Amino acid sequence: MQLDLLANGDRGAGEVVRFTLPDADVTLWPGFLARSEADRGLVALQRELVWRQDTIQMWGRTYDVPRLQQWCADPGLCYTWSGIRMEPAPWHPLLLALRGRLRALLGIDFNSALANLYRDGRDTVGWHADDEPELGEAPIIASVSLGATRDFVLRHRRRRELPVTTIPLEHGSLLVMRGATQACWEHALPRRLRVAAPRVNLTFRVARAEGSI
Ligand SMILES: O=C(O)CCC(=O)C(=O)O
Ligand SMILES: [Mn+2]
Repeated sequence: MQLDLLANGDRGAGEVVRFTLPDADVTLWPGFLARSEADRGLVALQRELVWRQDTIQMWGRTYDVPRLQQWCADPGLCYTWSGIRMEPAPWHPLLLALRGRLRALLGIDFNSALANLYRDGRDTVGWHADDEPELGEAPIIASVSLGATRDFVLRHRRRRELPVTTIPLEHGSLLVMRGATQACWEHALPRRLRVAAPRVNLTFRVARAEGSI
């Protein structure tokens, strides 16, 4: 994994780490949120989002998705994932505030966010790309992490000789993926059995209404 530190110094809000991966554009702001903001956000979102336990069907059996989820979005923007269709929940005030911060930082007006609650290190998300048609070509995904540090792993879809890249996503960090990242790479959040604490992840997206795909 090669890192190109654009700004050095203490873990300030301005520190940016750009990952030099072929066919990808991945940037990390480790201190996007101040510690106190991240602490408050973790508690509030765990308590106040209406977390869904979704299920998936595989080989004729029903399994719980290994995490809790919620889809917050502007009215009318649904999200379909592995056959699960999510109607939008209203924006939580904290998600709205983050949406404003992201607009100021990145110049993008995100209209939706998928929230994941990993109750402990047994909860995971498997290999996938955020390449649903409603996200359009070359989507930009802004991922805010709160709570336990978990490893986020990336692998190239075709060039399997390239090593898997591991990015530990810390409390209060922001990871932004854009350009060809979703077309050329997959990502996952593997099990980490020694992690006992919960983690909330918010992936902000720009989704198009179903009729406009
Ligand atoms: O929890 C994470 O960091 C990743 C979540 C993710 O990939 C997703 O929700 O699509
Ligand atoms: Mn994803």
